Amino acid sequence: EYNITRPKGYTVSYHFNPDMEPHHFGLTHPMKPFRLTLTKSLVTAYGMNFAMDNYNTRIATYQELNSFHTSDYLDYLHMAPPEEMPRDIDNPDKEVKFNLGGSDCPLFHGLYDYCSMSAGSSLDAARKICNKQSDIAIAWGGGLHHAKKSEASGFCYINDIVLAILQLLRCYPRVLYIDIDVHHGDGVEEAFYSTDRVMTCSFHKFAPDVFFPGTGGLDDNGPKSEHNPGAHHAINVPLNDGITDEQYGHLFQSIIGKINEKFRPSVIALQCGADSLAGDRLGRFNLQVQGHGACAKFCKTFGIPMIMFGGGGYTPRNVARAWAYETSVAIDIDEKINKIIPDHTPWRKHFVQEELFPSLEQILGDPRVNRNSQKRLQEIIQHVHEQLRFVNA
Ligand code: ZL4
Ligand code: CA
Ligand code: ZN
Repeated sequence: EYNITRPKGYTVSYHFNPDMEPHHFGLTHPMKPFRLTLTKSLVTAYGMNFAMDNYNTRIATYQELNSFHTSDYLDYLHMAPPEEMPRDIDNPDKEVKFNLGGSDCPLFHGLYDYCSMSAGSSLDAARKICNKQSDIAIAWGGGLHHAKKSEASGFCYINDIVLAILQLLRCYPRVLYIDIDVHHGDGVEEAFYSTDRVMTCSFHKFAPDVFFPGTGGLDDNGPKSEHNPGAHHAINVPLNDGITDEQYGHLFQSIIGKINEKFRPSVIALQCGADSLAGDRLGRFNLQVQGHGACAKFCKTFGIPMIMFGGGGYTPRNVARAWAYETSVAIDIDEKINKIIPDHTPWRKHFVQEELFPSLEQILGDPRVNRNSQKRLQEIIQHVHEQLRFVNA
């Protein structure tokens, strides 16, 4: 037992609902809700809970979900019988309503509750940012970026990110949405396509017809009409297999740095999908925990409020490692260590980030072949910088 003096200055909050874990999409489905419990355990095992506010979150109400999703979709989501579960596998010809009940978005027991819990965590996080009770709010149970207003897509049923951003827009003029999941953040991009109050920027593997969802090309930058305020406010960074920490870090800093300069966001919503890590069951990149976490570190340097969402991540032990590391980035263990742990404690040195999170190169398995040339990455940066010439906040 040591004395914990919480540092003044800024507050980190962790929003978690333990009742998400018992839900499952099916034995062999890649999405494993227990990764959230695994993450929370790692976070508390390191004592990080002492350096932040911890909330067990409530479920989102129907009305809250209805601020983006349509009633006919929500009603079906609420009523759809789980018995009809693997419908399209057994009866590939049978109609699938709202894209519900296929193998990507199965109807499982407690689905509606599970969705309301995920959205509830993200909404609670957004509200803490709105009332200035938190500077960085963490909601690993959210980040479900593919859901559309009346359609499920890619393991996502309710778009908690859109709901949270709508909440932020009540209190802040401009929201920057950044998405480092290996998949394109299509649902969030689409929801805010026609507004200049939200800029979306997704980094993803791009290979139409081969890799889900197939959207998010370099030239997809918002409505093409100059009279539409959303023009130039969708930024896409299409990538190939095997990108490394070094390349990703360079891209991220030059693109997000420029966006920060031109768009001058008042708040950041960062989707931290962990399927961009090396060794992910569905992903294709070679990011290490350090390279993934460096994105959160860089965003933090802007000194504006931030929500960090979860998202994809299909090798659960690596998801927990990455999100625990990013939690430590949010609370800034290195800076606060003197205040959290007195220097005479024998295990103090283990609470330094480098000690807590050794490089995982060996753990994450053989790297994938890197198919991103320096030349192509420079072209991408060039294109994005040209888009941003049209943006002046
Ligand atoms: C699975 O093993 O590319 C679902 C999905 C279920 C269990 C047994 C059923 C076997 C991989 C994926 C049949 C599976 C057929 N089970 C899946 C076009 C597709 C049609 C569905 O990280 N088949 C669809 C969605 C992507 C497609 C990725 C990422 C979410 C996020 C945020 C969503 N859908 C082809 C695939 C399995 C499964 C194994 C799977 N599905 C891999 N990629 C997809 O961005 C949370
Ligand atoms: Ca992405
Ligand atoms: Zn993903």
